[in-house]
Amino acid sequence: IQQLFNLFKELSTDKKREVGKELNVLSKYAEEVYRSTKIELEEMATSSSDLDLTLPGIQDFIGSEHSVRQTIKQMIEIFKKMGFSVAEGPEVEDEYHNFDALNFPPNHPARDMQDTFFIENKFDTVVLRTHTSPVQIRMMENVKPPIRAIMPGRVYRNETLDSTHLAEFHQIEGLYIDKNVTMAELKATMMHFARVMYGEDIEFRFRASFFPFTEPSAELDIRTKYSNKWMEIVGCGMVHPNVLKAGGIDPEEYSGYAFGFGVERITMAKTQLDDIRKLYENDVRVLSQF
Ligand code: FA5
Repeated sequence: IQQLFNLFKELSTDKKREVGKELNVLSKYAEEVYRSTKIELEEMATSSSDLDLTLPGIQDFIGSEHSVRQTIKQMIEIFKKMGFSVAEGPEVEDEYHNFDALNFPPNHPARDMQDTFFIENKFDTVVLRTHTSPVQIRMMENVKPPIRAIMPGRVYRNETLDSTHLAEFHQIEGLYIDKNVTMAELKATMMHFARVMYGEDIEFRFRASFFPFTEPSAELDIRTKYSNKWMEIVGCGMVHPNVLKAGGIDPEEYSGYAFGFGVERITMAKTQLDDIRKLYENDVRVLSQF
């Protein structure tokens, strides 16, 4: 159009009158088309009318708490409601707290290299704790009864791995010491825990067992509705008088019960996992389900 206007200047006055009108109409028309098209395009760019709500969204992948950590928190909540406080102890232990004070005879096979990871130390025998029970002793050394505490933590054993055994796993220890504590209270506590954790229809069975630090001793097996196999989840019993003495507590005056849960086993039953090793293979397809 600009070029047409340039040519227009060279026309004779007569011709200018004739062409001028047409040229103005064309120029106005072109301006109008330009303006309206511009508005239309701007509207299209900002309007949501072309938004396709059926397209898959952009999903952020947010990590989640590991299922073993979730179980520990859940167990702490259950025991807190029953009046237990929470305490912790060291993972590297001296032989005294891990074995001697817990009434293990000097030649007990559990001290053997088969089960225990020893740490090189010139002065003292130091081990990676094989269970959370040494925290019981540390608790008794520091707190006067009544004591009602749980002690979660990691433990280590030189174990052959299989579908229910790891070499590094978690336990939650429990200790209740007061006057006239009975085995019936221990049993009721274990049963209450299992019912809250897994529901009223959980099946359980107590089996007589042996631990140097409890007498009598028992183990609890559970069976969920998803499984036809029994699984041992906890060792427990009445605290042995020698253990009370080692903790500076008079067994004539006080009695108590203790228990030690395997957290990975509890998690297995909760998540219907058939192999304990899957918890630590770090396969996101497995872990993200819980
Ligand atoms: C003990 O460790 C005792 N200290 C428990 C105890 C505490 C008894 C207080 C009495 C009083 P045990 O070795 O059975 O006991 O282990 C306790 C629980 O840890 C088992 O019931 C099981 O659930 C779990 N557990 C044991 N070994 C392994 C393993 N290799 N891998 C995974 N979980 C295990």
